[in-house]
Amino acid sequence: MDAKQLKIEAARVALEHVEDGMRLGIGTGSTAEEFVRLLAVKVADGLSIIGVPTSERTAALCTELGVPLSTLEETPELDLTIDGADEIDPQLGLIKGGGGALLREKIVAAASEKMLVIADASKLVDTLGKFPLPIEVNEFGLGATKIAIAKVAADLGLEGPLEIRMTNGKPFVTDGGHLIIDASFGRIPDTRALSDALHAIPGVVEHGLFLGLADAAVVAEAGHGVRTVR
Ligand code: ABF
Repeated sequence: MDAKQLKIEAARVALEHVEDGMRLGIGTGSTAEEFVRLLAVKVADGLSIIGVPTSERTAALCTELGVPLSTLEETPELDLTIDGADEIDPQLGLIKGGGGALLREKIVAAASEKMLVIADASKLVDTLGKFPLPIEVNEFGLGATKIAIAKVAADLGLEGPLEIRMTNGKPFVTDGGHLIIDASFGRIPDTRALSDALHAIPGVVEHGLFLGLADAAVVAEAGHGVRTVR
């Protein structure tokens, strides 16, 4: 099974958790895209759900495929969010944001009764941090914010390059109009301490550590099928 088939398998199993009448948070990324494609088939067959997308990209795909959409303003309480991740630790702590949608992903996940992560087994890690931590920052005061991030990280024994995410030679701008700093700290032993320290920095809008939000992860692994990690 190649990478795409693993994503489809994880999405297929996650879809089994979707019930008629559900209010769904719908994630961003290539695995979430496979979920949307499978969901659209079920909707065409009569499944009645309403979706709240976590990015403009996901909203466009849902609209193209006929998945009915709402907004968190109209539908502020969701039953289930299904989304991808960049890393998943044994406590279901996540690093997310590789796709640049972490703020809306976290807002949608926090508005959901349950969150199901879909991924291939390559995302499973013992300790978060090999994947650079995306940190969504306000452009105003960027220099001061970078210094503050480096300081709180150093206080926790973490250090590494803080890179402004670029695209087409310009800083990447999120759906919310912010920038992303990718922080290559390496392994992060105390994710809660780092999360709290980053939240205390005024220029930090949000970060990609998702702690205590995921209820389970549906993980597809070549030669081992699909398993649910709780
Ligand atoms: C999104 O899924 C992002 O938070 C994360 O970076 C991405 C993972 O993408 P993929 O499923 O393509 O590996 O939710």
